[in-house]
Amino acid sequence: AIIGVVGLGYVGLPLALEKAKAGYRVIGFDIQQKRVDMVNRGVNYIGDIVDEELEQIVGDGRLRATTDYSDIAEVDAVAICVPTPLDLYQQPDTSYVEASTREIAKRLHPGMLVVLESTTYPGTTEEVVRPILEEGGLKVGEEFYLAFSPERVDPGNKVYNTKNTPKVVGGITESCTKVAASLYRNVLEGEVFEVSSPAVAEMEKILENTFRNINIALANEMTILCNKMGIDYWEVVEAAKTKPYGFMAFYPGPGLGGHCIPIDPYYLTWKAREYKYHTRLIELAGEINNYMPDFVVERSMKILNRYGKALSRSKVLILGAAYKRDIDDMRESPVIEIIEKLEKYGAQITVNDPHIPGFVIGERTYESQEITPELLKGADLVLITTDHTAYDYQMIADHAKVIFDTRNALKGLEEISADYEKI
Ligand code: SAJ
Repeated sequence: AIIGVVGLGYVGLPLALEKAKAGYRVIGFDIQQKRVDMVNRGVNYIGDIVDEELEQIVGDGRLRATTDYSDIAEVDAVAICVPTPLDLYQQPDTSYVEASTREIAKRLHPGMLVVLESTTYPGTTEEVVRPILEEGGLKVGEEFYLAFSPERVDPGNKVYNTKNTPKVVGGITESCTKVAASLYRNVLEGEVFEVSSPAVAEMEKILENTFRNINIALANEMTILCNKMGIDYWEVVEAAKTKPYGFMAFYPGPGLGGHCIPIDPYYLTWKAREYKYHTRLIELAGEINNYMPDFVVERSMKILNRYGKALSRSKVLILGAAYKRDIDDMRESPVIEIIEKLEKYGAQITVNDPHIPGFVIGERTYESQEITPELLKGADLVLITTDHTAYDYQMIADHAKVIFDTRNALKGLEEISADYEKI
């Protein structure tokens, strides 16, 4: 059988690789020629989620990439793994899903399986994808199969990966569910759970990520209150973790980054309006999480004020630009907003991120500076925004004068000579 994967990003490329490793011939489709060229050269551009077998699999001819969607005519099954971002008005943008579905619909043939993997609002598979595929007259559940199966990739996670993470599958009909589930069982190690419809599968994914979003907001709100009360919330969480059941720790931070957690709940908020329902809890969580960059800037101001300094013309060294530790991804990173705000107040920013050599915000390019004792000493404030394990935290604590730690990154250090505060 020949498998197609549309969208060769952090979801599609690992999935294409797993399907090829399971013995299928795989064709990857992407609109970006440079990604297609890199795959065909066996070059992995996704980081740790794709292992070194890519080069060999491509070399054996079991995986090839193309921008030519007409090759979809050759495939027996195709997974849609394209982005589902929010548009400028915080509304779901399913244009990539629709465009990919149209390309597939042109080549849909009897017996073909189509699975949507992109995280989206409940109803997308039924209301958006299905009608486009049915335009050609083939009957879903009999002449072709359609299902939804959410991707669960946790960038940087060394234990769980595409192959061993359990999968949920929901088809338009029972036969769609069965066909999709059997393909995943051939490819993946993790258990495959069948649910009764695409909407259940779409909704469970949103639940997973909304659960995280809301619990992170709770941690953030608690830390704001604890800061006012002079209580160390990080100690509070450790104490709560002694409860062996019914508690799950989440931690405060400088804000919510990534392409999923800050975004996915808004897919539900948008769809709920169609049912005249207002997802107040989700929106309140969003407000709290979105406030954290401001909270970080306010706390920075207060700390500098203790030294009679204003943010204006103060040298602020920012440690960590990625949205979470040990990855090189800045999508939706709260550090972007923190830098913009600090710059607006006239602070002089230098940045280090061991995984990100440089990045652009607005017109300005930031190069990651090497962390030296001089750089640390020269900063009026050292702001730890991402707790990369690559950092030498003792050295930072020894040479920095003032540290504001938004990740409790210095936990466990015996001696912190710097003036030190946590979020
Ligand atoms: N964060 C906190 N406090 C916490 C946990 C996370 O502030 O206690 C922040 C992180 O620093 C990051 C953001 O929230 O900025 C999102 O973190 P995340 O750990 O949810 O990581 P993502 O978005 O890279 O990946 C998540 C997956 N992560 C985990 O389950 C741990 C999972 O929710 C989804 O499989 C994935 O998004 C997805 O693709 O939907």
